[in-house]
Amino acid sequence: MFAENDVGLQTTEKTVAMAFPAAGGGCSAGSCGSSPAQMSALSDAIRAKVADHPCYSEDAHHYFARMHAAVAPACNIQCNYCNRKYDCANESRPGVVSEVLTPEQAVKKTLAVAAAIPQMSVLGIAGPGDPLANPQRTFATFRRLAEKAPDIKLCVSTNGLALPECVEELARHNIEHVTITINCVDPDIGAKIYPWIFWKNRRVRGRAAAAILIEQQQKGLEMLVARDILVKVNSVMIPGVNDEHLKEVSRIVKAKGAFLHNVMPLIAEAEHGTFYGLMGQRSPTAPELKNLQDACEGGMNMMRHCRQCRADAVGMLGEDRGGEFTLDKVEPMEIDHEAALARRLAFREQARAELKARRARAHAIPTGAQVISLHRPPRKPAGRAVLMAVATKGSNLVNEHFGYAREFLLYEATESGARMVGHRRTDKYCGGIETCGDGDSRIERIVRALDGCEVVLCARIGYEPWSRLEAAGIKPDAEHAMEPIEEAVMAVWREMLKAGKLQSAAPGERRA
Ligand code: CLF
Ligand code: SF4
Repeated sequence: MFAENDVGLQTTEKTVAMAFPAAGGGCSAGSCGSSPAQMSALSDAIRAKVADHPCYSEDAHHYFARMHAAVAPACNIQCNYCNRKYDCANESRPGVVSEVLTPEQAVKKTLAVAAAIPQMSVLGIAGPGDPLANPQRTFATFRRLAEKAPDIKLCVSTNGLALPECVEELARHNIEHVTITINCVDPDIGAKIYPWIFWKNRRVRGRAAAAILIEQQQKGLEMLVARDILVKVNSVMIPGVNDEHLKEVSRIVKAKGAFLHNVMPLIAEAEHGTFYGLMGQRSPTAPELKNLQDACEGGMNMMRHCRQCRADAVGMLGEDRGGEFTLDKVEPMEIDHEAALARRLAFREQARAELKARRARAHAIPTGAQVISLHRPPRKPAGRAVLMAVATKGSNLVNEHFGYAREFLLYEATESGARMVGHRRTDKYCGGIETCGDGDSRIERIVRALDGCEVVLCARIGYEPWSRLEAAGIKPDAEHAMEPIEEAVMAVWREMLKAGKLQSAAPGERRA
C-alpha cells in the first residue's frame, strides 16, 4: 500500500519530556474523525480508541507519536505508483525503508524508541511490502511487542488482498486500527492502477486482477467493521485515473462503516522508477487535492493531516527520527523498561488532560459566528474563508521559528471556526552555514509552497523573509507566538474582519 507500506512481489531486503505549555485551547470545526466537535459525537468506546492515535485523531497528532516497524518486505500486488527499491534517507515516501527488520529486531527497536520518546503511542506495520502478505513476520512482531509493552497500540495498513483471511487473527491480537488502501471500486479503473496481483499461486493481470482485489478489500472492510475494528481507508488521488471516482469510493466505504477516509496525493517522479513516474503521470495540485477532500467530506470524516510516512518512520507525524534508532544504535542501548513505561503513562495522562481542557475551551470560546451573533441580528454570513499557514513543532501551539519550519500546517478560518485542511512541506529557510547565500531561492520555494495562503503564523521571523512574504501578498504574523493554533488563527481572522478585509467574497470563498 501507498501511504503506509508499499510494491511488487520482489522482496527488497535491503524528547523526551515534551514541555507542556499553559493549557492550550481553541475552536475547530475540524476535518478529521477526532476534531473537538466530532469527538463529542463519538461513543466513549470509540473515543478511547482514537484518543491517543496520531493518525485517527487530528487533535492527538499534535501530542502523540507513532513508529513503523519495517518487517514486511514482500507484496502480493503491484501498484503503478510503487517501487520499493528506491531508498533515500532524506525523503519521506511510503514504501521506502533503510533496513528491513526481523520481528526480534523490530521489537527491540520499538522498545528503544518508546523509551526515548514518551509521546510514542502506536506501533504500525506498513511495509515496505504488504504486512498481510508477510503474516508470520507481522503477527510475530505484534505478539512479542504486546507481551513487552502492552500499552502501545498496534496498527496495520494493507492493500486488502489477503485481508479477509487475516481478520480473525487481527482480532485475536487486539488490533483496533486497520487501514485499507482502496483506490477504486470499479475494475476498469483498477486495471489502470494495478498491472497484476498474485492470487492463489498465480499471477492475475488486468481487469480480472482489479476485480479480485476490489472484492477482497470490500469483504475485508465489512468483516472488520462487524468486529468493531476501526477502519481507515486510504486512497491515492491519481488525476485523470480515479480522481472523480474517489467520491464514489468515499460514499461506499462510509456506507459500509469505515471510520475515516484519507485521500492522499499521488507521488510520481521519474527518478523513483515507478510506472507512473516514468510515464509522466502528473500528481494533483494542492488545490485539486483539497477540492476532492472537501467533496468527499460531505459523506464522511476526512483525514487532512497525513504525512505519507515511510514504512520505517519514527516520531511525531511530520518528523522522521529514524536515523536515531538504526540497529547499530539500538543494539548497545541499555533501557530501564519500567521507568520508560512510567514516563509514557505520565505523559499520556498529562496530554489527555491538556486535550480535555482544549475541548472544553473549544466549546466555551465563541467562534467568529458566535461573536458576531452576540452583536447583530441574524444576517448573511460575514467574512470569507481565509487560508493560513502555521509553523509549529507540536503541542498544538504556534511555536516554530519561520526559518526552522520544514512544513506548515494549513488552517482554513471562517466565521464557524478554524479547521486544519492540510499541510505543505518546504525547505527550511535557515539551511545552516553550508547554504548561506541560498536564501533567495529558498524563500521563493517557500512562497510557492504557500500558494493560496494569506497569513503565516510563526513564533519568530527575520526581516528578510518578512519582506519577501509581504511582497508576495502573504502577511507574516509573529504576534501570536506560543498561543494555541486555533485560537491564534481565529484571532487573526477576527482582526482581518474588523479591518474590513473579509467582506468582498461570497461565503466559503477565499481570496483568489
Ligand atoms: Fe502507521 Fe498508518 Fe497506523 Fe498511522 S501512518 S500504519 S494509521 S500508525 Fe498516518 Fe503515516 Fe498517513 Fe499512514 S500519517 S501515512 S495515515
Ligand atoms: Fe507497493 Fe504493494 Fe503497497 Fe502497492 S500494495 S504500494 S505495490 S507495497
